[in-house]
Amino acid sequence: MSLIYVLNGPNLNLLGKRQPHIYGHETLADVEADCRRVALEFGHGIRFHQSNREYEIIDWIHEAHEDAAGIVINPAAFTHTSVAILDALNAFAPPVIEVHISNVHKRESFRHHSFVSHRADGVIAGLGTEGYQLAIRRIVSLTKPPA
Ligand code: CA2
Repeated sequence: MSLIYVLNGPNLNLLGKRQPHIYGHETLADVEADCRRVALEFGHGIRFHQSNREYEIIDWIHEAHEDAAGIVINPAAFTHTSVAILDALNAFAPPVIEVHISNVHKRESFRHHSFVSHRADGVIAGLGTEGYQLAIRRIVSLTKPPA
């Protein structure tokens, strides 16, 4: 079973517990369950992680080199600050889809720039936590051999 990594950055452990007007009512555990269900439909497994520490996210991207079909990443605030995460993703060949729960372009101007978008094959923003499921479907279609 090939694996899709789903990586989540700082504070996303608070999902569903604070600021539901911005990020909705689903918890990160709900998002993980949704991701597993969708991936399984296509015969994929999921490695699902969240960290408040930049180096842990970088280490998981390195680990994904070994066995991942693709990466879905919501880098959270590291989106707007981290050249280190961009560098790690640049060294990873399979598809990368960047997800934001909120529409970052409707928010403060400092959220309009993403380092990760320089590498991402696709970006989803403002579709709520459903964006994760759509990102997994996109990874599957990008990795499927042509019929
Ligand atoms: O919209 C997104 O998914 C973001 O990546 C979320 C980040 C933010 O810094 C980005 O600009 C956009 C913030 C994640 C914080 O998550 C929380 C969830 C619930 C309550 C508090 C924080």
